[in-house]
Amino acid sequence: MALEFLKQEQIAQFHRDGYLVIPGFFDETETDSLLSRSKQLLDEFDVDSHPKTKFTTGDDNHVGDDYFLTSGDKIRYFLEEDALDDQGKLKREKQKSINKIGHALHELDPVFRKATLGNDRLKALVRDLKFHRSPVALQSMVIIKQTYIGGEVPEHNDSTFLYTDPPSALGFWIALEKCTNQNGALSFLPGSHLIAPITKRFVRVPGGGTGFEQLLPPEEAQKAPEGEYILEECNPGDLVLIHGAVLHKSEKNLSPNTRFAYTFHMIESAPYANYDEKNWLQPTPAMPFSRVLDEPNPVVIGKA
Ligand SMILES: O=C(O)CCC(=O)C(=O)O
Repeated sequence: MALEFLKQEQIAQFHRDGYLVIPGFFDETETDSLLSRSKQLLDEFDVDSHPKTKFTTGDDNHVGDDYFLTSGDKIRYFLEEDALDDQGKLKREKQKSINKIGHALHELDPVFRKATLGNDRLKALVRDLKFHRSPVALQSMVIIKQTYIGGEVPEHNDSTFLYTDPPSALGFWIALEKCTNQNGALSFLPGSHLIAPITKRFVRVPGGGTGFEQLLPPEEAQKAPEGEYILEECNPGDLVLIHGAVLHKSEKNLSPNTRFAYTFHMIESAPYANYDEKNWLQPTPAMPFSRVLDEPNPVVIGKA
């Protein structure tokens, strides 16, 4: 079948490196509307009713409280780790304190929904990539690395957080502002999706909260794959496709420039892959995971 959006070389590059940068996937108008909507959402944030949840992806720091665990079908706000003082009060204005807004922007917010589920260019890309037979979308977030305190995201792969059997997570990450080595651009270990196993998964713990369940014995899990991280600086509107098994990370933002990005994920749905009931984010009867394509994608090739 003829390709609609991607070039064959881009597909090959994605499978070789485990990620692919697509410059200018969103044009200036689309990117501006996503950025403005993100800023409006920050203005709408009600500090007083917020349980002051912090969210980090470090192993010891996962805040498994209810506010986080029930955010899969809502639009909620998560603070930068360094936003609060010892008394739990915001140290700076609210718009400069939020690290993340999630996790159902693609369902509930018209601007993000249009960019995600209502985006014909995205559907063409998904048909070209043929990564999933019947993809569904989940876990959308605006990630803001705030000036000077923007939190780091330690090395991880996305299948740890969205576990399916077989693994099928695919991340879509869109720069809404210029991302540089100063303000926390993403970096990747190219090819790590082919050699680094999924060593653990992030699960709901019986009795409440979350934790990591080890999938491999510690001696195997600790083997760091060799190679050098590549920093991918991006311009506003650039899309990065992220294979669920590729290792990636981003550093703290200590600069005077914010780094807004919009990200969401796709997984393969049943009967092709089973979504694990221990995953932190669970579909609800009122909001099952939405299909991305109007028709199931008939052929899947080259899944690593
Ligand atoms: O935006 C970031 O800095 C990290 C994003 C990321 O690692 C992810 O979406 O998996």
